[in-house]
Amino acid sequence: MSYFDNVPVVKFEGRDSKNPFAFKYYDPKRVILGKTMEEHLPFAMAWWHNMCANGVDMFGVGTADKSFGCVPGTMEHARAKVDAGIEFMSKLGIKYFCFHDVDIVPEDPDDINETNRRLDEITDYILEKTKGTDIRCLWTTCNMFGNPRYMNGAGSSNSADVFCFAAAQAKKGIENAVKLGAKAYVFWGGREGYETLLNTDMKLEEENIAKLFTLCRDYGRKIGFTGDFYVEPKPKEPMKHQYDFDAATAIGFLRKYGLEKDFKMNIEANHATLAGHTLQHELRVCAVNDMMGSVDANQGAMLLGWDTDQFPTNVYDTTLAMYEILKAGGLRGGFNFDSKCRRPSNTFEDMFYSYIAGMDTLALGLIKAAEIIEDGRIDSFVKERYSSWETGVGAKIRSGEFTLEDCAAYAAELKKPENPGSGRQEYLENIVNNVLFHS
Ligand code: XUL
Ligand code: CO
Repeated sequence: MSYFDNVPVVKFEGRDSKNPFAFKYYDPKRVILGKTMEEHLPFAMAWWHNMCANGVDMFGVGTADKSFGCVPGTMEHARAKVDAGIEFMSKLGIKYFCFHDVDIVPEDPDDINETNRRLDEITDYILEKTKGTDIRCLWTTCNMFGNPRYMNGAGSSNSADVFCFAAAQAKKGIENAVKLGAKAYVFWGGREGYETLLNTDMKLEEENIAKLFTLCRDYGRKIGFTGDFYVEPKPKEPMKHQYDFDAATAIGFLRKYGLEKDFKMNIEANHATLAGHTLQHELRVCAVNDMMGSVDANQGAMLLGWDTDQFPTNVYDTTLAMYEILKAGGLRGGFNFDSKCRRPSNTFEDMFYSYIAGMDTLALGLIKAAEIIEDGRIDSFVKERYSSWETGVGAKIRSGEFTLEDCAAYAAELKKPENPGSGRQEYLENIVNNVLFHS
């Protein structure tokens, strides 16, 4: 059974191609800075958006048919989604997928044992269907925000019983990561936050989230999970405030509880912008803290204050993101398209156009970021800008040789420092444009 007969296998045809089912920039075998594009860009399909989401929103029902010829909510449907997902990834040359537990099977609302049995059945089926292919799981996660039991949070719930259900789901999620050979297990704290502090014990909630992470880390290592645990920061939505506000907050939290060795960040572009940051900023924070894990690739609508999960098409943003990633030596994980087609883009063809757009935009970002690095003007400007720290007083302060009194005595002798020099922002921004639009 095939589902996408009217879409050919998508290949690289170059920038002059007008074929909508061809890559214009993503050329998997092209070598950039010593690695192929497919090595730089381990793309992943997000099961929830691509195989499940049908365009339903707060104002209307779905517009896309994701039944794949089956009755939704059945195991037959779950299997059809595996078949369709693998066909989709194969046609695009996508090697990885990511899922929440309840994306791949319908949850039994009354018995977690039955849900787990279904997970065993479908993960067996995924293994069977991917055998002999190079398609693998990038990361697993659990939906610990949709079911009404999580209305007050999962790890942060006021209810110890609910905490145990979150723990049970995460345990299965980690077991599935091991079973499928995934690189990571993700925690996105969907409802780990608060609506009002008037009813919230923040200290207890944060300690309990750390407890859940610690229990999962210890169990994962015990059963032979060698991958990373990721935290995916997001400042708000669905909660008014979420504890994993941004990368800096999440990293500080992990360090407080001694989890920083086993955990890394999964940075989502639209979550960065919701936190009032750029994706580039979040990636830089990860890079300087040795926390660069994976990316949830998407973009937001800058005039809206919520998570629109659009496919990334802004080359300026992907260029600066890839610049950070290249300079940090690459991602440990990959680029998961946590992106969905717009509600009116409701056909199977749109799913392909969207992925082609996202993959080409990241590929262009990679090409241009490498050009910025090879051009060298920006890097050499930054090096020169901080050169006072390399020798003399700067070097002595950095090495610990200079006390506060030494600094003060030096200043007293100098009487007045020289002008620290222009930041040259516009000059640098023009270099980026020069590289981007070099004809
Ligand atoms: C929600 C979000 C999630 C996580 C996985 O904004 O990004 O889909 O990526 O739970
Ligand atoms: Co995400």
